[in-house]
Order: sequence, then C-alpha cells, then structure tokens
Amino acid sequence: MIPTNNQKLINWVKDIQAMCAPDSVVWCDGTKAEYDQMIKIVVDGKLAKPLKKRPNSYLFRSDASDVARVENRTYIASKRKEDAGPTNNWVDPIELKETMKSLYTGCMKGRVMYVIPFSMGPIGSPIAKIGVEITDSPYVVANMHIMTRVGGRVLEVLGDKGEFIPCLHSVGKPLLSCQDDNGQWPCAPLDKKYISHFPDDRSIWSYGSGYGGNALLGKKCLALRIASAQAKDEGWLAEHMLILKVTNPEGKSKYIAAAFPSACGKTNLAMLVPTIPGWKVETVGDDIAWMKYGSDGKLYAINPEAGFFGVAPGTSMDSNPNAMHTIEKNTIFTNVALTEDGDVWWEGIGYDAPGTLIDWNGKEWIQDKENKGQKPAAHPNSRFTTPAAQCPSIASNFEDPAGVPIDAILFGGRRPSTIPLVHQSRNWNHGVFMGSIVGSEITAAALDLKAGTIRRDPFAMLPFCGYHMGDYFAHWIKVGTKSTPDKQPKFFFVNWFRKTKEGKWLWPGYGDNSRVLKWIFERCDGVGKAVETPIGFMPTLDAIDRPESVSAQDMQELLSLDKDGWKKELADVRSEHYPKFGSKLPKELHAQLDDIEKNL
Ligand code: OXD
Ligand code: MN
Repeated sequence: MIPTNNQKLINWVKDIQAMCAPDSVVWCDGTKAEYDQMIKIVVDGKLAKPLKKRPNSYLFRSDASDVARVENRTYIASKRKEDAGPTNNWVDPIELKETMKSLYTGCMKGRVMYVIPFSMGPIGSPIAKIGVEITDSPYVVANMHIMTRVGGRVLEVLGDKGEFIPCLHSVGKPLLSCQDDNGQWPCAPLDKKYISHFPDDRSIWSYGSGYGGNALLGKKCLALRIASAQAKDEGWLAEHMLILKVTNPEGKSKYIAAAFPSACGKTNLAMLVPTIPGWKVETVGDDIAWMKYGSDGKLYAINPEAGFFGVAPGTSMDSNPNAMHTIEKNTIFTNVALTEDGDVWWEGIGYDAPGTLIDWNGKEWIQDKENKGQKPAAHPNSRFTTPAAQCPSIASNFEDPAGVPIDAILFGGRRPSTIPLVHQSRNWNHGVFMGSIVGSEITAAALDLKAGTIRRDPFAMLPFCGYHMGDYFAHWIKVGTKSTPDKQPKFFFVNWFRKTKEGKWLWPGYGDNSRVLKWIFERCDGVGKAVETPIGFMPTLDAIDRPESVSAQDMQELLSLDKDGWKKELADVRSEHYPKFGSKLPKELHAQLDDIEKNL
C-alpha cells in the first residue's frame, strides 16, 4: 500500500519505477523491523558479516572502485554553466539527464526499489527539510536509518501538498534472472558513476556507486550541495561545519561551528574530551550545520543529520574515546579489517593487530611491524555509521528544533607551516576572507586527488558548494549585513597541524585543543588577552594554558606571526586562488587582501 496521498511523490515514484524496472517496490517505514530485514538481506547475501564482539553491528567490504567520494564524477548541472562556477564539474542538465536516463533504464532489474522518506533535521523543525531517496541498495536503506530520520512521521509532515527533494540512487548493476550479487559489492565501473545535482529543479541523481556520500544522498548531496543553493536563494547558510557546545567551570555555555576540509579531525574536535579541568565539550554535530538568523538577530544552527559517518583509521581511545564508545554497538562498518574473534581493527586504533586479520579486500593480513610500506588492513577512508544519540558526549539539546545559538565560527586545515595555532578576525568580512583562503594537505576522503599537496578548500566547501563559489562568498558577505556584530558569531582560524622543520608536531592536538577553545570562549566574552596584528587578533603568549608537552619556545613559535610565510600565502591567494573566481569575487574580499598585505 502506498502510505501517502502526496500526488507529486506518487507520480515521481511511478515514473522512476517505469524507468528502472525493479522487481518490486517497498516504501520504507523507518522501523527497527525494517532495519533488521535490510540486515538479514545483506547477511544472507554474504554482503555483510555480523561482528561477534559488537552487538547489532556489521562489516561490509566494498569494491576497490567504490571506496570514497568521486569528485571528478560529481556534477552541478545548473541550467547556466556560469551558475556552477569554475570549481564544479558542469554538464548541461538536459544532456546529463539523457545520458543518465539511458543508464537508469532497466538498471534495477532483479532488485527491490526502496522508497525512503527522510527528514534532514528534527522532523517538523522550521529549519529541517524533507527528502525522498529511491534506491536499490539495502545497505543504503540501513545507513539512511542511522544518518537521517526515516519513516511515516516524515510523510505525515510532508502531507498531501508538501515539498520534498527527490533523490534517485542506483548501484547501477541490474541482475539477470535468478542471479544474485554472489557476495560482491554491487556498483558500476568508475566511468559509469555519476553523482549529479540539478540545483534549478532541486533534485539529485546518483548512479553507479554504493559508497558513503555518493549514495547516502541526504548528506553531501542534499544537506550541502542542494541545500547551499537553496540557502543562497532564501538567505540562510548550509555549511560543512561541526557544531559543539563548550561549557566553562562556572556552567556558562557557548556554541561553536567549525569548518575543516575532509579528514582534518572534525569528528575528533566535535567529541573532544578537554584536558583543562572543569571544562566540558558536548557534541551537536560532526559534519554539517544549517544556520538561520532567529528573530533576536543571533545565528541558530541545527545538525541536519542523525548519525555519524566517521573515518575509522586514526580513531582510538586516545584520539576520540567518545567515538570509540559510540561505535560499541548498532554500528555499520565499511572497509575496516576483521579480527579472528569477530571484531574490527584499523590503523591507528591504538593497539597492534590481534592475530591474523582479514583486510578490507577480504584477504588474510598479518601485521608486519617492521615494514612501513605494508598496505593498510583497513582502507584509509574506511568508515563507521553510528547513531548520534549513542554518543556519550552528545548534547542533550542536539535535536532542539530551534537550533543552538552560534557564538564562534572556526576555520582550519592541515597546515604544516605559516598559519599560527589560532587567530581571530577583526570583523565579519575579515572572517569571510579567512574562510575563503582555507587550505589543507590532501588526504584520503576523495578518490581522485593526490595525497600530500596543499589544496585550497574555501570554507571546506569546495567539493560541496552547489553553485559558483564567487557567489557563495558574496552570499556570506550579504548574510553579514543582516544582523549586528554584538549578536553575530566571532571568527577564528585554527591550525592544530603545525610542524617543525624536522617534521615534528608542535602542538599535541586532540584534548589539548580545549585550551584553544577556552581562549576562543574568553574572546567571545571580550576578556581573552590578545594583540592586534596585520592578520588579526592573536593570543598573547600567556593567554593560552600551555600543555606540559609543549616547550615555551614551541609555544612562542605556534603563536608568532610568520611575516614572510604570510606574504607568500597572500601572494598565492592573489595570483593563484582568487583569480579562479573571476569577476564574481566580492570586492570586499579583495579589500581584505589589500589591507592585510599593506599592514604586513
Ligand atoms: C566526509 C567528507 O565524509 O567530508 O564527511 O568527505
Ligand atoms: Mn565532511
């Protein structure tokens, strides 16, 4: 039975069914029974293994061509090419739909087509949005159960006439009669994968990948690429930012949103355990923030997601105990290694591999403690999908439909040199400038980029902005004019990743980052000690509690202004980075660049 009277939805589902030709159609209700049924299908089909050591947890291994987001197969198909901008792949939407329709035709043969009504954000929140994902992957259904709010309540809120964002997904592997996947992760070859966004009609078509952000369409596709385009039109912000709550020993709380490029420790920061006594950090979100001004002129943020899709390698009881406790149960693991006793293991989990493992390729793997060149047992972009509500540090108000008031916005990236531990912007536009020049050393979250080099990733949105980045900067400048500085968040730039010339970390990071959060907290209250420099406000040497492991000399280095480095940085922004945005680059950002260069 069709559980909705929303004619637009009914018609869309019928059209897709006719095109994709599945064996049957199932409307998802979001219940535990449904989740269990999805798991039974994949376990029976040998696509997943139950983990003996973790209740209700399963391990999947994907195909080697399907292990990360595929940025060179990701398209922003706006009607006009100039609306997608120079940093997105563009194809004419009519042409792209033609190409994809021929791929979609008959693509679900032998499979079940699932219709997943989901809400990004607490169901019914004025900031939330409804999407409906059609998929032929039970893995996607199960992951969507964790990452979004799925089910009947969503259809109730949608009602007969409500708007939804249609998200079409297929793994792109039809089955011949009586065939099954034979235990092989289904997907299409790389050159047949398409992750397509149509910002003008606000729809998403994904084909050929079953992995993460390519397939769980609520996350990067809806909550960032489509939502950012919608936010520009409607005057709000859809950002690649974590949200955390920090509380001082007196019990006063502030909320911080922070943008870091992929694989810079956002999940770790969102779940940080402070090393300074009396301070507390709680998690509101680890990846995405939707922010709107309230009637009081403050910017309120919600986390549109309901779960964490976190990178496993490097997650340990030292780096992120809260994540480790979150994933003790009810968790889907993808592409991590399997131990003999039915547990998971990955590089950087904090202990040696216990015995012979099965690596992410399904092969036996014995740790070679001498050989640094050994191929990893867990794929560097292997993941856990786990419910946010299970996180020990989750803030009690993380589902508040009104959102949380944002006091500070942080930018950061992996920068071995030049960028100090922390500095603060002079004003809103200077903050937008900071966001516009974010850059990071490349790691493993995207398949098609070279590791080790620095790529500029403005606002950490380069792979996620659904329109022209120049227009995006202009949108931020405009949002800044809609309230007053006393009510608006303050902007900071942080860098946990400074190294000495010999390649040694200068800053311990992780829990000790709470020392920087404390200074940020105090700056928001107008009390933290700072000096004004050409790049903004920097903490005085005694303003940040120094961890025991950091020498006074290293602290000095972390907090000093590297004038020559900054001159090179700004020259690069002027000659390489900003020209990419052409005439769409707001004059306000040029003015910031001129000012800072002059003052240096
Ligand atoms: C992510 C990413 O998966 O940013 O969150 O790549
Ligand atoms: Mn992300």
